[in-house]
Amino acid sequence: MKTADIPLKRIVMAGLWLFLIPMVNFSSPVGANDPGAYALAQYTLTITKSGDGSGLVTSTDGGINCGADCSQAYDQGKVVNFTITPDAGSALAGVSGDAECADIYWGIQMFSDIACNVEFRFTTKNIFLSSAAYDGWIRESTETSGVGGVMHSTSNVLNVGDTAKDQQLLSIVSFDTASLPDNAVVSYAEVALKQQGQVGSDFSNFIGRQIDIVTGFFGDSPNLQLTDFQAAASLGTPPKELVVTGDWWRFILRNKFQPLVNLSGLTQFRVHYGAGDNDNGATDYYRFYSGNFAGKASRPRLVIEYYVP
Ligand SMILES: [Ca+2]
Ligand SMILES: [Ca+2]
Ligand SMILES: [Ca+2]
Repeated sequence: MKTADIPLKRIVMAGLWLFLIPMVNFSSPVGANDPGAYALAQYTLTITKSGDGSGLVTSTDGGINCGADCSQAYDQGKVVNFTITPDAGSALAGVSGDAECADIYWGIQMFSDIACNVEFRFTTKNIFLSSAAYDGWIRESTETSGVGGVMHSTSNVLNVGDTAKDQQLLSIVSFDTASLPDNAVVSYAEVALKQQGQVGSDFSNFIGRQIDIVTGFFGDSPNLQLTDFQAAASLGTPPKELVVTGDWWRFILRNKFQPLVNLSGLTQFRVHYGAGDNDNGATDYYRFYSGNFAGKASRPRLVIEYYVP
């Protein structure tokens, strides 16, 4: 197109020449036989499911609800986010398929057709009770020592909190998880303690209830030892959720914990507050039933769900 074809208006402002070019309509009408002329390419995302378990795979945009609706076409470049929800008694065992499927947990971006398989497995549930011989509570030697000073391994209760001298009180629970299959994949783990009572009432400055796991046992013996107070854990104060259900404190152990459950021996936990004491010069602690308590239904328990690959 020659310049002369377009009539130009010229405005001269302070020596500057501005040419106003009439609007040219580039978006000519789209014919009925040309509906996709300006649409992005589309690609299909397909989900399949496998395994003896069951569950739901949904995209947050609603395009996939699998369920029954397991594929959807998306514009090129679209990021598709998913929620994967195993049914009760099932676990998510893995995702396979195209390389992009590894992104299913944080969003798959569409630059080609993509097919992913989500495997669900039925799980077996086991409940272990804390071993009376190995559980108990330990009192810190002094307010700031960070080491055990006194311990009780045969008490009916486990203490968690502090003393009037601001010494920390913490407890060890011990589970014999050797009966789990050697190739079990733990998909859910929960440690639950039943509250027996409490002393004091100020639990405001303890910085949260925490739990440490050790594959095997704390210290150099499965027995309760003063050094178990400070002995190394396999994973310390890790991500977890505490759910209080009636008198029960239930520590729901997240994914990083689950491979640390011992498939061939003891699994021990240390229950404590995030802060060594709440520094109020008063006794504040919760009592929980121990493995020594006569009523099994009130003893500390470890709930495990697992599948065998
Ligand atoms: Ca004990
Ligand atoms: Ca020990
Ligand atoms: Ca206190």
